[in-house]
Amino acid sequence: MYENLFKSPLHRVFVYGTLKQSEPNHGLMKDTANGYAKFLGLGKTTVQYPLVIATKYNIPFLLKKPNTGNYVFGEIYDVDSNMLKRLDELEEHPQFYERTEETVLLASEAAFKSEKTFEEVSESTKAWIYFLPKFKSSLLDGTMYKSYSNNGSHGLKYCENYEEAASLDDVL
Ligand code: PCA
Repeated sequence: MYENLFKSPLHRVFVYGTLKQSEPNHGLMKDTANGYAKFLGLGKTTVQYPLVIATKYNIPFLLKKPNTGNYVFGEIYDVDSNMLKRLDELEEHPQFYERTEETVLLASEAAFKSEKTFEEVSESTKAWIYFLPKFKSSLLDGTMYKSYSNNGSHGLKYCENYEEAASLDDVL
């Protein structure tokens, strides 16, 4: 295990959608057969982006349109190269989502529960985020969320296993 970590450097990832704890694709990160993933804490973007739920499969997307939408909350993990490869496969990077490295804020869960603001208890770090780089402008017409939950009051349930079936036509 540690031997593998030396061979395989860690990559920091900010997840905002179905990969988060209690969300439909989180099992993938917990499966050690896919590699290593360590939860570091809660994350928040330092730039506003539109977080939308789109296509008939109700897939969450962070649209690559800075200064639009919200500072978005997610979770930050350190993953090894095997896990990153697995995540890239799921998100179909770079054909569908595109992973780019961004500056984000990282706070421990405990610190977040204190009275202080996220900014007060967090530190700045760089992490990979899966964005939708190109999209049709109608995706900007719907609700822009601050954080994603499949069980949110929006009622838009994610259709598992359909990510691969989601055609680019739905969003481009
Ligand atoms: N999975 C990735 C991108 C969107 C999604 O559903 C994530 O959770 O960050």
